[in-house]
Amino acid sequence: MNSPQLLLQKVSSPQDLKKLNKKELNLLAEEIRELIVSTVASNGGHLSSNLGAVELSIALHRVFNSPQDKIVWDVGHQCYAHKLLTGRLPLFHTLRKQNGLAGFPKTGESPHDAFNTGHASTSISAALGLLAADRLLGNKNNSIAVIGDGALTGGLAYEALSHAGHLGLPLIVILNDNKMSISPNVGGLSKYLSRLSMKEKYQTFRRHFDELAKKIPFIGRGFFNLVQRLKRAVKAVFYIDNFFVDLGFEYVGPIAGHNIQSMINVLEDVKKLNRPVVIHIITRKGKGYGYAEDDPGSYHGVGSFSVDGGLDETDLQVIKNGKTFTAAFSDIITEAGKKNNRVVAVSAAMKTGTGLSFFAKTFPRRFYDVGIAEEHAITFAAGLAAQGLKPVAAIYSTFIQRAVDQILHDAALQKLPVVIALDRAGFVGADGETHQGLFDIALFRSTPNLTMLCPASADEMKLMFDWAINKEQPGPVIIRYPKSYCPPENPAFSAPLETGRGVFVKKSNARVCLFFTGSLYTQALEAADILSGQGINIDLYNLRFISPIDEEYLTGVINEYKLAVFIEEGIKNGGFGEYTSALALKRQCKASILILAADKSIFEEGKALGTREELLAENGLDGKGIAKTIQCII
Ligand SMILES: Cc1ncc(C[n+]2csc(CCOP(=O)(O)OP(=O)(O)O)c2C)c(N)n1
Repeated sequence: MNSPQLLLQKVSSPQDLKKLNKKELNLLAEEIRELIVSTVASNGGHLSSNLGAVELSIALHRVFNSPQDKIVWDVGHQCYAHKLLTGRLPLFHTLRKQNGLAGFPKTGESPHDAFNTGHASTSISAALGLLAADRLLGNKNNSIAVIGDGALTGGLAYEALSHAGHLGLPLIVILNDNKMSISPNVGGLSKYLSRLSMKEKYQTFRRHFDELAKKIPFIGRGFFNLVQRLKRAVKAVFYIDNFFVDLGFEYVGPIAGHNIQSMINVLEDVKKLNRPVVIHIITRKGKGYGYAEDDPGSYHGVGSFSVDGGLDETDLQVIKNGKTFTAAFSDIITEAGKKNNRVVAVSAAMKTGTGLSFFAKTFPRRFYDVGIAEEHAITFAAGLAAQGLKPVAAIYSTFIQRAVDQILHDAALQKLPVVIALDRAGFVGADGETHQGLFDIALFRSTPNLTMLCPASADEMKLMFDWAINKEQPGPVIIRYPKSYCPPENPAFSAPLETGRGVFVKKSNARVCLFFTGSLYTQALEAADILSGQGINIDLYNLRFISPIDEEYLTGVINEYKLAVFIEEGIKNGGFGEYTSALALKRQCKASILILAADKSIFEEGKALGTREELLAENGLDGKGIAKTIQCII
């Protein structure tokens, strides 16, 4: 490992790739693979998906002329080889570090990144839009969408395929099929793709059979007929209608996705077609790094690890058994599942990430992985709830953005008791601005009939979860929690829930009170400690509810103070603090209101963001930052 990348150093743009011969292209793939493994081992990142797309990236840049030709990477978690081939080798060691190279495509980072991605299933729509614009503007550039079989389970991809077939523009869709989403892919489409790839086996079988038959010296008439009949029978089993063709695409494949030359040949041919085309390539997730090939799911997204030893047992243990909020949720839902056989869990292709693996193993019939389909997950859960079940959909905050209308239209307006366990709510390190969980409060606080809760600890999460499962008032409940470890418990977290009201964690006769949403408990406590060291006493109030709010009660609490400081791990615009300052104005509260929340500047794209802790500090939401602001204001 860690070879000097002799060939890669010669490739400072895709043009340089065109000078390399066949052997050199294969050596280049090896160099890229080694560098990806060693860099991800030190910086963390998406390993398996990137290793699967090395040869594809080389073939694409060899045949097409980026940036005139546009390549859109779906999700974008497989773009490392593309970054290395487009002049970013010198910065590659900064991958995913604060202000370093981003782990996803960024138009602000390079003209070769045609479109920003991060959430799944957008590539076909975006590439089609880029192509349609090119044609309207009189340009003849190519437009290519690279989409995985996992991302193809998302509904947006079908809307785009349908429209692309209708438009008939020469869009090139490369379907990178490795039979895996993060975990093994699910659903009818995945089965369909497997049947399609049987064609490859059929074609290989036929070639071999014909060659063998030719070698038999005296073929009798009867044997020949038998061969023909056999071929027809085999064809009937393996050759099937093609969904993509029916939509108006040419279909080419399946093609061996780690054979650079085969892909170059196909791409050269396809370039001449003046029609939409799907090229179906078969790849191996984690290709070339034994540990990742054997367990591509665990190596999908990783922290640092040893190249020679792989992720060690303790890394895997932390993922599976760590005392994070995700792990706490995993225990809570499994426990609830044991007590109540109406509890069912729904995941949108994130079983492991959301902590549902154990529930799925314990209650396989009561667990549904719907694929990368958050909209469907919510409406499906609403259907389950309408039949009297207790569905719990566990989804990351950033991905729930997909399902705003489903929450509003299908769950909330119909007052259906869907519970949404909203993981990664708040700052999310390393993956960048596309993965932040900062909008859910602003998006859902005003939704009618919806309850939104923020637990501060594992015990409080359990209290809220049990309350949500058993509550009598109709309507969905969102329980939002961060990507972090659970803090130590406080007796206040076990106090019974009262709708719309929070609970004091520290109460004295202070003039200042810090009102916090659950995920910021540790930071609130730290701020109080710092201030107390400076002789400033502050009270702490755990809001618990984001919605609904007992306005009378909250106004009363605010009025006990001279300064009410609201801190939330969410975007300031439209957040809880803004709501309370409007409330305080309406009710003529005497207290001054100060709001500390996430700043919009985090979404100035282009560079990798830091860890959750770094982002909290940058936004003045760590203990020190909160204390400093309060100190300045009083
Ligand atoms: C809307 C949305 N939901 C969930 C995710 C999380 N996610 C990232 S990659 C991935 C699997 C993608 O599988 P596939 O497209 O087959 O690519 P592969 O990793 O197998 O190369 C998922 C579920 C996401 N990025 N976007």
